[in-house]
Amino acid sequence: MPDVSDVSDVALAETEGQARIDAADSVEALRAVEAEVVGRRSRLASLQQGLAGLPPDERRSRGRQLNEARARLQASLDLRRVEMGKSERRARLESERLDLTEVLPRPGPGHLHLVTQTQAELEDVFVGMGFTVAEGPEAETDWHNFEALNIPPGHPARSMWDTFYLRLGPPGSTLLRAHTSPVQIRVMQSQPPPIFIVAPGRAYRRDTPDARHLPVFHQIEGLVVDRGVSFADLSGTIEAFTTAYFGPAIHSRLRPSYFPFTEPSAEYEINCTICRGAGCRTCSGTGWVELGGAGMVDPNVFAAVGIDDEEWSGFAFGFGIDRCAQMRHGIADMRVLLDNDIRFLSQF
Ligand code: FA5
Repeated sequence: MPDVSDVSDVALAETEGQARIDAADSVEALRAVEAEVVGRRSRLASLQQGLAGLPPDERRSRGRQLNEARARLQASLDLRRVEMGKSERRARLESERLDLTEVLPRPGPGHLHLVTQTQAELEDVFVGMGFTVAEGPEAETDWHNFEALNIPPGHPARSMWDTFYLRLGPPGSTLLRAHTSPVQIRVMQSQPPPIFIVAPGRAYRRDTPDARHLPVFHQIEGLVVDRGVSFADLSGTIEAFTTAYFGPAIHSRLRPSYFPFTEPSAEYEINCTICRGAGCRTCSGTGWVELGGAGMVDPNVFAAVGIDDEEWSGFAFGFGIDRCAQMRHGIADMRVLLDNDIRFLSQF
């Protein structure tokens, strides 16, 4: 049992206690110091227990000394706790501070998607040749998309353009257009010849995506109706377009084909720009890529819109805009056009 009659014991316990309080470097550490300095197992507590054996007068005076020493240490602990709490809070706030005025490096302004750029360029080429730009709806009637184009119900050619039907009107009457050719019909219904239009826009088909196909893609339709229009005008127009858009190094060819709304009909192909004609996955090993279809407007189409085919003749074509972009920029797989990958898009 320590000798509480010795004042220096109390003073020593207080001095030591104060030193430990001063040395504590966190609120957490201070809590441990508090238990050691003024707690039940502290040196002051054991001195307190020693008071019992003292004569009453001395017990009172020593007791007062102990109480005063404990009160000073407790006050010192409380003060340190408040100060430390403040500085710890300040440090936490500083570490969590958000500088809302900070200017982060920005990736720069965006730009139009490659397909949109290509559409604008194709429009420019044809406007430069004297065409105007027309538009039509993407949700089309069966009549505009098929029947007026000489594809009656049950016609086998319908399977070439298998598409998505909408729950709108009588069943099978409304669909997402499978090509831009219905715009030909709308234009011929709305204005008399001569007609020189191109109609770019989206088309939809139940095509499985692959290197050359997307289920949602873009076409640019062309229609010329005038007196004395011939197949030579069609092939001259396609030739002029190929040189203007792809440059003189790319060769094109027309191959006989079949479309119910043109007669005769042709397929328009250019050298594959991925393999330069050698044959690759993109062109299915042929060295040529089909960009579109074309032909002379079929008399049945003129009849559907009330144009006299004795007086007027015309040609039409429909090219894939995504395919044009693909061939112009050497894109091996068309699916990247839908990926929205900034590393691809930022190259154009
Ligand atoms: C047609 O769509 C005809 N309407 C074109 C036409 C117009 C012929 C006027 C005669 C007169 P076709 O199904 O072949 O034809 O498509 C034309 C072009 O659209 C293709 O050569 C190709 O470039 C593009 N195309 C067709 N399907 C897809 C697809 N799923 N994904 C991307 N491009 C496609």
